[in-house]
Amino acid sequence: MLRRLFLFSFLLHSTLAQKPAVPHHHPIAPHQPVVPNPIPVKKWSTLSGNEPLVIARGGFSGLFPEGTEKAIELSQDISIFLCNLQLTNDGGAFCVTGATLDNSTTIEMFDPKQKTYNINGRDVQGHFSTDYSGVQIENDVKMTQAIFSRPDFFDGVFPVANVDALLSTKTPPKFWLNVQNAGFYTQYGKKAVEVVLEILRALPVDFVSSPDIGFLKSIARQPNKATKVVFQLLNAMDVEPQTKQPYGIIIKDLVAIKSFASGIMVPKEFILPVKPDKYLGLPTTLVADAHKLGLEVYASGFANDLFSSYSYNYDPTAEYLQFIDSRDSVDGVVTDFPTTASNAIGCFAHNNTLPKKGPTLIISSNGSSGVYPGSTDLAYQQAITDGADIIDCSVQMTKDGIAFCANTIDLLEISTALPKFMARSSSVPELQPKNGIFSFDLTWTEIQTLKPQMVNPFGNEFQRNPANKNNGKFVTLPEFLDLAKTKAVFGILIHIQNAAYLASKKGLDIVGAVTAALSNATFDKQATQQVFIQSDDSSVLSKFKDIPSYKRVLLIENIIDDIPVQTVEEIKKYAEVVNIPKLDVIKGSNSLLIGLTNVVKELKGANLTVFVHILKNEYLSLAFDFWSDPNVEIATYMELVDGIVTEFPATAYRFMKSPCSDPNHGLAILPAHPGDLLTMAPDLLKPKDEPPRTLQVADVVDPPLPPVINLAKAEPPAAPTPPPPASGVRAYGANSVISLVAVLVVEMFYAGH
Ligand SMILES: *[C@@H]1O[C@H](CO)[C@@H](O)[C@H](O)[C@H]1NC(C)=O
Ligand SMILES: *[C@@H]1O[C@H](CO)[C@@H](O)[C@H](O)[C@H]1NC(C)=O
Ligand SMILES: *[C@@H]1O[C@H](CO)[C@@H](O)[C@H](O)[C@H]1NC(C)=O
Ligand SMILES: *[C@@H]1O[C@H](CO)[C@@H](O)[C@H](O)[C@H]1NC(C)=O
Ligand SMILES: CC(=O)N[C@H]1CO[C@H](CO)[C@@H](O)[C@@H]1O
Repeated sequence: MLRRLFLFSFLLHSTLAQKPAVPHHHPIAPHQPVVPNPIPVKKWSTLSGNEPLVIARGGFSGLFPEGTEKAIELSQDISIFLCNLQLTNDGGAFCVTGATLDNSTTIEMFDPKQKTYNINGRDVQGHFSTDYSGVQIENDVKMTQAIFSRPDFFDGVFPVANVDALLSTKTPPKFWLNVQNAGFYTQYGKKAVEVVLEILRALPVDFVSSPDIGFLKSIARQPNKATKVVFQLLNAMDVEPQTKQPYGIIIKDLVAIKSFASGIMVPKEFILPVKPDKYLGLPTTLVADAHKLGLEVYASGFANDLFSSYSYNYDPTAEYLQFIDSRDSVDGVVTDFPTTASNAIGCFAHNNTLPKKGPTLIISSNGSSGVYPGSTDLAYQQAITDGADIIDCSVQMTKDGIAFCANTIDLLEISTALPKFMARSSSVPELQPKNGIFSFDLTWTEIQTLKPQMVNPFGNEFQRNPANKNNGKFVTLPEFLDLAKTKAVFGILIHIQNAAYLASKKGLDIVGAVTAALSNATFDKQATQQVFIQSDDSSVLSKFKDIPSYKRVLLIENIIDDIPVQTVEEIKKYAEVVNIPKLDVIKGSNSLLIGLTNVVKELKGANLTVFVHILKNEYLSLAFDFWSDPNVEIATYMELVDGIVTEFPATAYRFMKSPCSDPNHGLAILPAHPGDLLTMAPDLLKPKDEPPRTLQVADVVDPPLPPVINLAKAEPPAAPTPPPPASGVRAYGANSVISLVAVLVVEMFYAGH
């Protein structure tokens, strides 16, 4: 039933609509007249001088189960399909990664009995393809996702990819046959060499590879010039079946490898080692050495949702660029996410000197808080280097009235305050439900003794730049303004929270402090650098209405689908800009995008500028529709809103500099189509019809700011009058954004990859 849906074309976004990046799709006929080429030919340091190839393990296996129709369809134009071969007892050839069928098929449901075989000296338990016939695999077994962080709702739907069927279609994919465990098949089932030679004779196979030297030598003796023979090296400690040597030793003799192979496929760490602290070490000379001998090098093990090194700041494109945009480029990358790899090659490599395109503003979130502890000198300098248009300061007040920048009023999570100032910890239910060490209980001198601390929103399993977790220092608001002036950033965003509480309970005038600091730094008398004043409190914004050059930003945290016109009219009294959460722009559920809300249309219809917050690199923050690729999320929001608030400005800046950020460019990274993936998901994941959540006028309007009390006079506290209720702008909280991924995070901990 579900399969019928797959007949309709879907997921037309992103690279599907692009020109293929695989160079040999455009053969140059020698007799054609030479026409001047307007696009300068890029120089690649691959062995051939052509673009590196993208090799997709099982197609787009990051999204759809390996080898399935959709996985192939989404990757066919931009990559070579890599089939990890398994053979049946009657010589049937299927694509399933691993020694058994267990990790990524439903075999257990078809046959509950497991067996144990010795594979290359190791006993392996499970279900082996050699115990079944091709017809059984074809009819009774379906594919599943082997990796738990990937969508499981396609599990048990698609059949196992059959090599003959795949290559006999009218438009077969470019094909790479990787023969795993050749010795095992020969021992227990079918002679792998014979089956493979038969396939090579009958079908168009571009590459054949194997980790077994004996097997490769038998293949290489056969004269088939069309197929390249590649030696796959496994992990350094694994033992090669013929020589009984570990691959880490074999790799040292490239001359010997050259005698039976035209290329090598190696774990990417053979080229860029990752140190025990998970930062990158120095690159090896493997690529250069191999190229000198005429050997091609293919790097394997790439996946957007597989952590490899802190050096990449959770940006998968940054990793590919290390392998292709360097002095010695690999000749291809083997990946589960071919679109990200293809875009790295076609859109980002050799392209980092182009200017930023498009009017969308990049606004930092507590500086580059994905890279350095938030709101520190280092986070701000990084944001400027990373290409942020607007740097932001969330202003907090010290006990002695100094305005400084910090993510939150509570210093507990964002600094090392806990051991030192435990005694100052207190409960302030007006500010937050849990205890905190609040900035207004410490003097500036005391705060300067603290080290800032990196916040890891996805837990300790997904640490950000841990080598810098306590580096940098907090800055005062005047110091922040001074940095913005010196570095001539396009603009600044000053975020003001808790003004009413600070005035009425702590005698601290945060609005006054901001006004004075801006004025003292002459931001009120200039038009060159744009000043944004942001608050969730309409009364705070009203205080800045007399300085016309300041743009006022209403921060909305509610998750809503709709803003009635009365609310929009009310907002226009206080603000020129509205900053809304991602889910207010595109509704989401179960890590799937449902569709656009009306919110952006309603706000823009009233000439309000719209910002969206907060974009992050980690794939856990991305809906499946973005393909675990932050570029696709940026492409999607960039088209809809005027500014994006991000903890990783470098990723957004690189995107906006790329020619592919222009949707009309031949090669474009196009926005996701919310709802496309959902149409394929089973009904239980489909959202129920619920009444739209709307933002009411009362959610926006706040009571006037109370006067700043004078604590020094030490008046006996008046009979406690409950403070007037504030607008519900923060009422629902941002928790629902996290809940979208919380399930995933938990699953990830157990996925063990
Ligand atoms: C199944 O997957 C796990 C985790 O990725 C891996 O360690 C194991 O070797 C795989 N098993 C087989 C038989 O391929
Ligand atoms: C700074 O960090 C805090 C806490 O994570 C967050 O609530 C706030 O939105 C961030 N500021 C900006 C401008 O993104
Ligand atoms: C005002 O600005 C000057 C330099 O521009 C600076 O030295 C001084 O500390 C500032 N004062 C305040 C109150 O911000
Ligand atoms: C929006 O601005 C345009 C041009 O400045 C103006 O013509 C239009 O009337 C405005 N629309 C609204 C709803 O304010
Ligand atoms: C300056 C530069 O190298 N630009 C390149 C950016 O990428 C595009 C598309 O791949 C090339 O055509 C440009 O030459």
